[in-house]
Amino acid sequence: MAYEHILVEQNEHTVVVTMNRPKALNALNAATIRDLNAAMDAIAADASIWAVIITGAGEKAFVAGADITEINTVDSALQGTRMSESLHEVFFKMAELPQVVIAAINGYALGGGFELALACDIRLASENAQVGLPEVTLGLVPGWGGALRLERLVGTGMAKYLVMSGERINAAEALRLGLVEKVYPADQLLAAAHELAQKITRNAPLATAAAKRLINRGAEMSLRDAVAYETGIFGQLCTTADCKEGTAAFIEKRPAEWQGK
Ligand code: CO8
Repeated sequence: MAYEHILVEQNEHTVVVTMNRPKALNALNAATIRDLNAAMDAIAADASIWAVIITGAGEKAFVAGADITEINTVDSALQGTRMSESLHEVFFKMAELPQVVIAAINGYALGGGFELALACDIRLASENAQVGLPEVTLGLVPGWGGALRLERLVGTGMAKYLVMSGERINAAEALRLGLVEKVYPADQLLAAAHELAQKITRNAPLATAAAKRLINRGAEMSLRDAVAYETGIFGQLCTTADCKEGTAAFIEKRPAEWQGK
């Protein structure tokens, strides 16, 4: 499939989606969002893809936000609402994918760009990365779930601090706050993302997909409801061929061979 503003490259079982509007620091305009939406549909339908990495073209930015020139042309609340909805749909698709989605934040991840990273399962960053939600400096609030996902990640106080100040923070501080999981020198970031993708996809595929679902859905439930959900998933996994294989492989001291069944 041909895309206008993203590059999609598959290497064995990992797909790298590169946000590719470097002249605008990969800012998300409507056409880019359409591309990303179509790419997620294609990934969801392709069993040969086991992991997804999202990164930005060029050395400066992951994604510098929503395209501010497009926001400036919005002239009705309905149009603004539709813009906001457009990426929510894509983010929920990413959450429903059985594959892990890793953000490789290779520079600025601001506003909608940080919201994209927050909608990924795991965030890795380069040492020169800077993240933040500067929407209030433009007369807006984060419109793609950023404040809400941030609150779930770092708590109410820090979410309010970051969203209401619009402060940009560097990779070391982002790591300290738990906004990114690991930081690497810029030239090692993509290799590290591939390595993590391989580490995850060496595990039983039904189990890793179930773990993602459990954590995503569980985060929206009370602990009591979440553990009830967990016991159901755990019980189902106990009956899979992969569980029989994984436990037998441990007992027989050999590597497991997964069937995804
Ligand atoms: N939108 C459009 N163009 C952009 C954006 C953007 N978000 N960011 C950068 N660009 C363009 C610049 O205008 C510039 O274009 P040109 O060369 O034609 O002048 C080019 O990219 C390079 O940028 P700079 O010259 O500004 O590069 P600097 O290195 O000086 O600065 C920064 C880099 C600090 C990243 C700076 O570009 C910047 O502050 N960008 C904007 C960051 C921002 O405020 N992002 C939040 C946007 S709002 C948002 O994301 C809302 C999300 C929710 C939306 C929900 C519904 C729409």
